Amino acid sequence: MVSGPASEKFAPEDARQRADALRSEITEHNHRYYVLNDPTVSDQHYDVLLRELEALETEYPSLITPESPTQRVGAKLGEGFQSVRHQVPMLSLANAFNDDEVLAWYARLKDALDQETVDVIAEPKLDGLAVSLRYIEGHLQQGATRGDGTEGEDVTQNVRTIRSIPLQLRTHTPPAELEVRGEIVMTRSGFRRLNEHLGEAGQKLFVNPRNAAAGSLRQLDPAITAKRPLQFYAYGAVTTNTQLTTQYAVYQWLQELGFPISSDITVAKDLSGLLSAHKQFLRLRDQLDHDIDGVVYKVNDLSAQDELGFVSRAPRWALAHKFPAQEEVTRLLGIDVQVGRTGALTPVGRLEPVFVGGVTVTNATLHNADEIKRKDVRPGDQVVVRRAGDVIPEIVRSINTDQAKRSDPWKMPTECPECGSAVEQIEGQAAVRCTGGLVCPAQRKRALEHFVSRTAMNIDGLGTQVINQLVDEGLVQTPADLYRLDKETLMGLERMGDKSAQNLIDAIDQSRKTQLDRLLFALGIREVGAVTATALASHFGTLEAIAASDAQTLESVPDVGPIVAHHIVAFFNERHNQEVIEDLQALGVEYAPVERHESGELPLNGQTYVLTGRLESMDRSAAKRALETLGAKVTGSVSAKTTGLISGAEPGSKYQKAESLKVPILGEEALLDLLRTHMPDTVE
Ligand code: 5U1
Repeated sequence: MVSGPASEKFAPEDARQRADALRSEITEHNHRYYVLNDPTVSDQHYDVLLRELEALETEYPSLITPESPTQRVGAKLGEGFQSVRHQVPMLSLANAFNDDEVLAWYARLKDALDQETVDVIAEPKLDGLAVSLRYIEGHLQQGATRGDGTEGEDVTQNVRTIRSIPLQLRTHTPPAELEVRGEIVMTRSGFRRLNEHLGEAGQKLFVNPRNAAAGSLRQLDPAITAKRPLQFYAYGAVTTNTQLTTQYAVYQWLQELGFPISSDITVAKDLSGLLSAHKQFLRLRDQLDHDIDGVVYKVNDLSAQDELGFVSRAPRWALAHKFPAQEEVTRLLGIDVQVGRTGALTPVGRLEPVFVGGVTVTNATLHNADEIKRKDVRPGDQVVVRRAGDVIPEIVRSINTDQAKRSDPWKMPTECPECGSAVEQIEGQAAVRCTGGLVCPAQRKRALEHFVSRTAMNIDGLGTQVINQLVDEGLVQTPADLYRLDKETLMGLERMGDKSAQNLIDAIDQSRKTQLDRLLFALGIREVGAVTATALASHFGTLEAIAASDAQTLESVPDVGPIVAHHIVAFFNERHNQEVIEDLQALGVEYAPVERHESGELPLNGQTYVLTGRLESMDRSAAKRALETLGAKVTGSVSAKTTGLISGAEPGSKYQKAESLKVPILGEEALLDLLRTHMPDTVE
């Protein structure tokens, strides 16, 4: 580890060598972090290296190269962006909005190529903005927006700030010229954080991640772009490389050169393969951290692409199969107020039913009173409803035109609509909370819903209706009361027959044997989500150890900051919560302790897994958490260092990658064996 001012340590020639070594190392870590999604060093270690390089370059400015990782952020642009003429036009894509249109396109391909079947790539259609990156002798020379396809804007200074874009190609034999095309997107989580930030600063918010990505790339100050959570994914190249014969090979080559490409790209062999890829991406859509609005199909064989050519400005060999629209207009019938698990009051818009994003939507969140005021949304208005990545639809804006006919601005109630308790403002937040605590039946119901949910205790058959009845009839006060229920009591509930009651009793009984992270998450401690619960479980191993820890000890766990630590300590200090935990344990709720080696190491420490395809016995996030609880790392892409690829049904391109890198491929049974071995009693 190096510390201290660079000048004290290095003579000029040594400084040059050290700067070169640091640049290579930092560039490699960047690539692992931003492209492979598989970092091998901590953020702190990375910062130490970067600071050392900065210090050396400050001391010896002649050592600075344009590709240095310290040089991503350049000076402000004086005036607007220059126009750039694309050497090869940036094409657009023909669209298909249903399966029949895909069928017709595929039939045309077979006809034109005179083939029985045509291999076609299926990849996600990212909802961002298209850019072209020009590399001369391996160095990034220009970045340009698509513009009208013929002429775009020079955004070189801004694309340089995007860490997943290599400033220099990762090869010793770069092509003389290469133009890489792809999409710049903003992550959904980054978009939410950015809007929160802009909102706090009283600035205008972005409507969606695509607009935010476009707005961020068109900043005159690259330092602002550098702070925005932008990602680049390559989807094409203008190249004279004649060794490439398929689109798939182009992607592999681009990846070797240092560009991220979408994961889960597949090669379909026939029409049904294409349509099932579309279904799979539609299912995946909500789990991704960036918006996709369809699937792009491309003929895999490059000579067949040439043969097919273009019609107007779109290639005949490619097609965008769009997903159902995610924004629609409807009428806001009224605004109801829901009380959440922690008492937060959330205004929810009641809508005239509207089909959006593939489902009929009747309710949409309005977040809080400030948001309603800011958007000036009033009952009776025509509103734009968006159902994007998150499953909860939201009201984006009002498009009311006739001010005179509008209702009065909406106001948040001053009493809890469920229990009549006073409502208080949550410190430092826009939200307000019911002060009723567990006296408030709404809070009790939501806490129980959370407790039984799939990621928590996973009790099937305890839906909202049943919970509402159990609470309203005074049969259940705390989660522990669920374990006191008997079949006869359940059969007394509305629409609960003999069989359903028995199934529910069995499901409750089965949930008695659980995992520590599930139990911890189920308790509903504020700010402790599933990921934090997993981190706490694998760090401490027992509930008692977590309950006995002080804030400082808790903060040594990754993901736990002072606020989370404070909530955990406060939760376990509360007598009522201690009683519920004792009660649960007395009623037979137990978790299998995670095995540890004598050294304190977890059984899968040092191992890295990647998940692909659909698992039958659990969803991928549950598998990820279980592996992480056992100390393994779970990453998004396969590399030579991956311990194993866990592959469910309909795996994506990670499967071929694992095969080519000779990474062991494990089926679902092998995963279950692994979990049974190290977490007995938690897997059936
Ligand atoms: N994923 C992806 N998006 N997209 C957009 N691939 C892709 N290809 C495109 C466009 C405009 O064009 C090529 C087919 C030329």
